[in-house]
Amino acid sequence: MPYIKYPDSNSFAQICQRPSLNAQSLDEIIEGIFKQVEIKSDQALRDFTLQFEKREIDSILYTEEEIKIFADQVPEALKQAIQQAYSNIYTFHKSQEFISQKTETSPGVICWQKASAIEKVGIYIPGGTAPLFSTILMLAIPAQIAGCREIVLCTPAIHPAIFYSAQLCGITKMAKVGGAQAIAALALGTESIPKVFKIFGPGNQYVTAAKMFANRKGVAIDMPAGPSEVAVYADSTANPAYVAADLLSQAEHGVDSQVFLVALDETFIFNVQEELERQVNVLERKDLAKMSLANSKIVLVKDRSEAVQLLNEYAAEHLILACEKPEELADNIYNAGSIFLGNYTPEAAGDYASGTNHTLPTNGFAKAYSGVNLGSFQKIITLQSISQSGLQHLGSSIIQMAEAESLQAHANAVAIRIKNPS
Ligand code: HSO
Ligand code: ZN
Repeated sequence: MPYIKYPDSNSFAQICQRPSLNAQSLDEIIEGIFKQVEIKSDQALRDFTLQFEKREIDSILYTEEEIKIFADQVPEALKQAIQQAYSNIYTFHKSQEFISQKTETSPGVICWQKASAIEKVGIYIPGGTAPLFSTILMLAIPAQIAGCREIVLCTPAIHPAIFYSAQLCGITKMAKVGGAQAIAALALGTESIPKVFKIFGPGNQYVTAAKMFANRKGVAIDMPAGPSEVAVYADSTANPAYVAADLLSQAEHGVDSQVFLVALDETFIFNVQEELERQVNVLERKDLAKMSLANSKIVLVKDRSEAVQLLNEYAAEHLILACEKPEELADNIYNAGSIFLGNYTPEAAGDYASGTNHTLPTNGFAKAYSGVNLGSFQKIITLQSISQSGLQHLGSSIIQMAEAESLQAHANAVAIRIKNPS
């Protein structure tokens, strides 16, 4: 892993740059796929699935019976594990419920907000080497709590735990399609797949480009997606073997994952490097992990406050604080997707089962975006109610402002009520 020693703080922004993604424009391909799905509906999904994945599909949706048959194949111990994760994720997201509060902003003028579920949402789960059934929990549980009427899952993955998780989380429709064509189907609607208002979930560059394309057509998306990443801050109280294990847990996601270690002590860094070498070689996904480590960085800084400055600039998707008084340090972090405090809080806990959501902003987007939470599945609607005397009290200000904006009809809508109370 590239090692940077005592960098000048002027170079922090450059150190924090992620490996550049080949920003090849896929727009033409994506537009073509959307067009076909628009014209040929379900048949386009069959054709693309055969063309891109060499998979023949007849019906687009799984039947309840098919889902049950697959789900039943999950071993009991894994079912129990998924149930425990379900329960924690449910509890934490339920605690995020919006509390409506009426506020009298001035006498007789009452304003409040209410949360309202997005009626139809789509969840995409990629195929590939890791069947990310945990992502179904992370997306469908808050959708379920929010009260989304339709939760449509599209996935080319066929793993019993995918079906078990779908069953557990109240997925209303499960489609066998993947890739950009699945996103097009969710965005446009087909004979079998309902058009949704917001699309969630990870995917490859085609899926990401399709989500961005759908977004330009007016469908909301969870967030701009990039490769997954973790930053670890470690002081002398950290355990090098734990830190190496955390770095590898992120590195094994894919060749483009990035891990970022910020430490105060050079001997500690050497110990982590030794551990990395020892631990990586026994991983099944060692080739992926090694490639992503090569894109990663270790930075030696002079003190804790410099570390904070660097970590805020990096704005990690996941940030592990393996240090003394981690809560105090966390108070000073203002850019991160999710923070893991202390030596016994690995990122893997949040990835699966502690309760927090693992769909988080990557690539520095944590400077402006939050991770998925209950609110991601809701809209907030504002309400107001003004009494006659309330309008009398506020009216002249509204009239003044409307007239100053040269919007006379606005002023009249108030003046008519003040002059002619009914
Ligand atoms: N670390 C990934 C989530 C995940 N890990 C799913 C394991 N399964 C992105 O936050
Ligand atoms: Zn992970």
